[in-house]
Amino acid sequence: MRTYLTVMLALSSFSATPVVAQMMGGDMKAMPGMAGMDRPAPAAKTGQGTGVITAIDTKANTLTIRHGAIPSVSWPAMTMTFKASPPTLLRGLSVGQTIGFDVRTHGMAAEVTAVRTK
Ligand SMILES: [Cu+2]
Repeated sequence: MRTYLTVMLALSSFSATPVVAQMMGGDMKAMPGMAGMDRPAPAAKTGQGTGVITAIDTKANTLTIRHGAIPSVSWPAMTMTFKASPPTLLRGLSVGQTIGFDVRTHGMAAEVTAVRTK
């Protein structure tokens, strides 16, 4: 893998630097199956949850939610940190607030894709 990346970087440094930057910052696990690159990973699941915001990190673009069970993604109630996608979802939210939210999971990663305030 290291050799492959090195060769790729060498070949790309002349004309395709933005592409390399995008790939290096992206999800490497998505590389083996390049089909459907504009879609979430094939194993992605979505669900809706309700919870209380316990932390917000506007630099990391994450929020932590103490949420109830979300059966559609097989989650029990727990407190966990999500990536906000897009980061603008964090605008106007505050710790202690009760929210409804949409979640998308792929593998171990999970992101909140919509927030509804109450
Ligand atoms: Cu959770």
